[in-house]
Amino acid sequence: TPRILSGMQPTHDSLHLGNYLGAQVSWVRMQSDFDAFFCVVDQHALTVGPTPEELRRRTRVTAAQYLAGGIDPERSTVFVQSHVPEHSQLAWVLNCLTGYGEAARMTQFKDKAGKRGTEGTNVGLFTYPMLMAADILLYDATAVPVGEDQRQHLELTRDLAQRFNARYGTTFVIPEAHIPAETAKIMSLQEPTAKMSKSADNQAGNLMMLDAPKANTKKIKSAVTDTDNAVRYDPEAKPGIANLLRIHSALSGEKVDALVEQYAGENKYGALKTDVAALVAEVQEPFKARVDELVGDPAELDRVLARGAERAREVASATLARVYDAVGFLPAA
Ligand code: AQP
Repeated sequence: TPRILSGMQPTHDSLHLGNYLGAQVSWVRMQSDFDAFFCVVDQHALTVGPTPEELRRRTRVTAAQYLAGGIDPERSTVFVQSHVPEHSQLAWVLNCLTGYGEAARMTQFKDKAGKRGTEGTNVGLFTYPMLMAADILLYDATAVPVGEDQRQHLELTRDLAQRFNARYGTTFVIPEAHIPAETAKIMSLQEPTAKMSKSADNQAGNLMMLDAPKANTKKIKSAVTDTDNAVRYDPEAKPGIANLLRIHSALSGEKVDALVEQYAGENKYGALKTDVAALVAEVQEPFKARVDELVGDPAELDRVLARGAERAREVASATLARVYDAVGFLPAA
């Protein structure tokens, strides 16, 4: 069976609707056709400087959200990145294969370093894409289900895999990004030209999966739209309405065209928002209840993660052995 790998950073307690629709929904869909690996990438999250308590809590609650969102640990491997030391071991090798300028061109790094300044930016943030490449390449993943914002990092991963194979002989599978067209980019409700993002300054634009449904309803009611008054799908001219239509469509399963007909006529923005709020609440309530259950008694979760780490290490250690041999590291024994 072909493999997939994906992950999320435990940088916050709650996932947002963009993480859920952009990534998790396709994870759930793909787990029946692929040998799937889903990782909580805690080493990536260390780049934002959490306290130890925060990191521990967020790692568990993020894993809980994988399961609550429909990842079946009997079928898929769910694990924590730091439990599998091969990730950082391979990352070092990939660092040595990456050009400084090449890494400096990553737009996510430029955005973040732009906000924090060079002194406030740690080197972990700079080498992040090479660690992400290691996450993927260790598992011979053929596909990586992510949102649009990860496309450039995926391209780098492919480049590094090809470069390694050309220099040292075929070692890695070249992965493809799997980006679901409709939900590739869920936008902020307050700034619908920017993606919904955990680290956004304006949290009113984010729908958090673990917030009270009431709080999300309020945010949806205050979502920025436009003064045109007619529901049409025009992401350029009407980004706020387009975003609400895409969210509706992703959650209800109805086509955007059909929705535009359904909300034809004047003054239908309110009705659209009410329906989106109901759809969000509908997925959120059972999701949140299941997370509370899993986190309340973490024994089950910890068992899943221990089992996941064991299975992940089996695959990762075999790949790393191939890599170490290929580059010429002397065997220890
Ligand atoms: N707005 C989004 N629309 C669709 N997909 C999205 N993803 C993130 N935002 C959107 C996808 O979610 C997965 C997990 O992402 P991550 O944990 O690596 O975090 P991120 O991409 O850094 O997401 P955030 O929320 O924007 O976090 P910050 O603000 O901390 O950078 C990925 O598959 C991503 O594509």
